[in-house]
Amino acid sequence: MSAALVALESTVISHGLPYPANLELARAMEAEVRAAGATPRTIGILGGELIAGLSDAQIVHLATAVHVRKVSRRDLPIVVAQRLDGATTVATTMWIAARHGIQVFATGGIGGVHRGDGTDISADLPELAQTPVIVVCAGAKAILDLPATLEYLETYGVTVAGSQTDEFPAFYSRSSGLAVDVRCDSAQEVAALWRAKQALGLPGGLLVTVPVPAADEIPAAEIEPHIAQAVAEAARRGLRSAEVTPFLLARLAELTGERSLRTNGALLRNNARVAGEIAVALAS
Ligand code: PSU
Ligand code: MN
Repeated sequence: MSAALVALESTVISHGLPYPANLELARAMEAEVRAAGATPRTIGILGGELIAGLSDAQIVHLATAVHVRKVSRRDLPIVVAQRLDGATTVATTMWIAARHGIQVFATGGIGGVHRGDGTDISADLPELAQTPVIVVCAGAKAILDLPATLEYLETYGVTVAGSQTDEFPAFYSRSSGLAVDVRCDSAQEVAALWRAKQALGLPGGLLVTVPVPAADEIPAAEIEPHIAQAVAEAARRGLRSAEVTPFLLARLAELTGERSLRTNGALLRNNARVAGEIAVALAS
């Protein structure tokens, strides 16, 4: 029996949510992982050091400091060479987790192919194709082009599972109208998929999507006009590269008020619990 570990990312803390909701959520996710019987390892970069298992004081720093770089794969050598503080995205959290023997990772939503600019493809997607970690998320936000995101995952051989659902969830909303590749009704079923993938010698990760709890959902029709507005504003400002996602997230929080933050918090906690259960199933 190996240790049941769950990685957690830090870009959602530094760039995805406003203070103090970010700090409350970072702590609540760790608590959910522990309640499921597993051990949380929040991942980030401090002074150029890659850390898998930030202390509470280090999490407070990443939740409050202003000059924390959003670190995707291409930024890793820069923050290490320059000894900078960095918040890890899904891509870099996976990469660091895998190097620390952590097989399960809980986040909110993955990056994907952006709407409008189909050349803006998150580094999260190629990471899923090459790094062996189970990523538990609520799908991807409808700020992205969800059909194109799923096409990419199919092309690069990433299996997309639905936790107690047949549909790919759309973050704030439980359904997207798009099918997942396989439904898993228990953590044991996810563990069986993972073991089969390892036994086949297939590289890369597994995406486990979990719909936001029904009580906290924002229906697609309600959130869609706000998303369309935020995407149009990002295009008007000519935002590029790593700026786009944090801008869209912050703008959506403004446009929907407390509601989107509540939904975001609920799905993050829920995903941490599901990831904890999967880690426990894998360790036994
Ligand atoms: N989606 C969210 N919240 C987030 C992110 C995505 O709902 O905080 C973060 C994750 O860290 C993800 C990153 O890996 O944004 C993707 O950024 P980009 O689109 O620039 O690859
Ligand atoms: Mn991008």
